[in-house]
Amino acid sequence: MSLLTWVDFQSHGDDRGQLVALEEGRNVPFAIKRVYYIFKTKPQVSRGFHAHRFLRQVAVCVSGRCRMVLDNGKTREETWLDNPARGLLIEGLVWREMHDFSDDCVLMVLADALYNEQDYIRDYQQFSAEALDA
Ligand code: T46
Repeated sequence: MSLLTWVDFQSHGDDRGQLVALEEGRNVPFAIKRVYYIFKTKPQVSRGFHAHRFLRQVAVCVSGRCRMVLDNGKTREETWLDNPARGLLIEGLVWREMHDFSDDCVLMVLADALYNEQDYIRDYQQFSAEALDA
């Protein structure tokens, strides 16, 4: 089964341009507790390199693009995030990395919990061991 689960958003286009609405329980499959966004990423910089134990997130590139790598300890898959009308659902024990940010990239992430450093696994060996046990 693929690690890549997409959530498609309706884009309300008219002669002025496009508008996407994100609504919890409608097109976002959880209660939204936190929104953060990553922007002005410096050239050659990659981010992430961690997993979460419980967090559910939807990542949407609202401008530009970046490459997302997901790894569940057995399979590694990657995709470009480059569509403001499409989110990537990231849940379960999954290692994530973000690479190749365009200059104009704004990566917005909706999360189902407040920021909690205790939920992070930032060591790949530890992640791998927990993923094998899961
Ligand atoms: C994820 C990927 C996609 C906060 O204070 N509050 C927050 O909500 C977040 C997300 C971060 N921070 C602080 C913690 C660090 O001092 O901001 C700093 C940078 O965070 P981090 O190094 O974790 O950023 P990324 O880009 O490596 O990872 C982030 C999220 O942390 C993570 O949950 O899934 O984006």
